[in-house]
Amino acid sequence: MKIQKEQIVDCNTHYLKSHEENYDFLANKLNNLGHDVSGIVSKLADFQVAIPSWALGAGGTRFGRFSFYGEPSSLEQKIEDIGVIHSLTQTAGAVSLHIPWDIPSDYAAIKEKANSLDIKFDSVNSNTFQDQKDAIESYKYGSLSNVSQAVRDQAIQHNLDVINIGDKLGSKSLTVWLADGSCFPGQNNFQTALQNTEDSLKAIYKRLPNDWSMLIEYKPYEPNFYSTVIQDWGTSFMLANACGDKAYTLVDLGHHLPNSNIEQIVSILMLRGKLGGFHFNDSKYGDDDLTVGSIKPYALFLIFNELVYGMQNNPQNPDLAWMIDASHNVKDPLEDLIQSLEAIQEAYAKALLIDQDELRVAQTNNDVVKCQEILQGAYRTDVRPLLEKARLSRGGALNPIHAYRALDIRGGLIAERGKNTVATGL
Ligand code: PSV
Ligand code: MN
Repeated sequence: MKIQKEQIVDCNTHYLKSHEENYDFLANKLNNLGHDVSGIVSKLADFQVAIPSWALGAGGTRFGRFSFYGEPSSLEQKIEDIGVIHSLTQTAGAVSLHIPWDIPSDYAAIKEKANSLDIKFDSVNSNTFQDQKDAIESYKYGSLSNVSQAVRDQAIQHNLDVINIGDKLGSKSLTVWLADGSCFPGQNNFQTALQNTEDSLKAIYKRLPNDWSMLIEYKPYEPNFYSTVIQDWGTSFMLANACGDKAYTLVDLGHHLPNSNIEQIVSILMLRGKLGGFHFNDSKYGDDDLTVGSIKPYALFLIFNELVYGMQNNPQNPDLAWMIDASHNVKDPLEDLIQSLEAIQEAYAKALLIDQDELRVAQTNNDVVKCQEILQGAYRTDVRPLLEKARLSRGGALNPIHAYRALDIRGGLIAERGKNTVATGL
């Protein structure tokens, strides 16, 4: 299924007048306050977030999974679904593949399909948390950290295979997330597990193409419930430093213990030039993988404040690999992803409204009240007309959810694919 430009133009007619009125009012107000409104709009238009290839079907929990029907059953169809989201939002111009769930069978065809939909191949993700059919060794007791050299070698080789696949598609980074850890005290020797992981990561890093980077994700628990080898940003940072300049930490918003100050983590990593990637989602309790901004939008804004500050002041930090890492249990995955993209853009736009110079002066004067006024003044601004303008400037929909429903995309997908297809992923 491919949305035609004229269909979007049609959907936009209904909203055009009120958009123009709202935009003019807001732009006028912001210009008077000294903001470069068109500069902000073009930053929003340029900001692209990768959609993970595993997030286009129903997620589910260990208690069950409820299909949405019309799910993509091949990589080609997954890319088509991202094409739908991208044509409406103009913000999802990349896909992040999880291997082996999404090994292309025809590289030229997949590249051509992605290219025709203006979608790039972002970071490739390895998977050593599940045993694969016909695998000789098992990851039941860990992969890169395993006590057995044979298991570690198999996991290292898998990561090298993933690099090879990504290289053929134009990806420039490998994301490593390890489920490795232990469920019970005494099960693992912490030091041996960490040392093995470091040695294995170094073996992968040694074979990384020159223009690639390696992104090391951390997570405090799950699926292991007593210890995780790469449990926090400090461990990831330490491993990235041990590997070398092309290794970075990846922050996933759901991978923190409750109330962690994620914005401070982001800030410190950027200061050290070691923040390489970012996974967006939201959570109430653990790694809930909910729609971005659905639970803690103010925290997301504070994180974006640090990201914007880092992008403006930390040239030592590379461009980040942005990705949504959410799971869809009760919403149509495509609608859910559209909502996440909107929340990301909203937080980004609000962070761009923070007057960093004014904030610096208030901080220097220890004017705590003023500091809060500056942050919350930006946060309370309804920036949605700016988002609409950015989408419109690229041919996107003024109201993507409305357009998705008006065009009955899910109905079309069901008609095309049937009810019983199942997307690979978690
Ligand atoms: C693990 O919870 C994670 O955040 C990693 O990024 C995985 O690759 C992804 O979710 C999907 O399993
Ligand atoms: Mn993640």
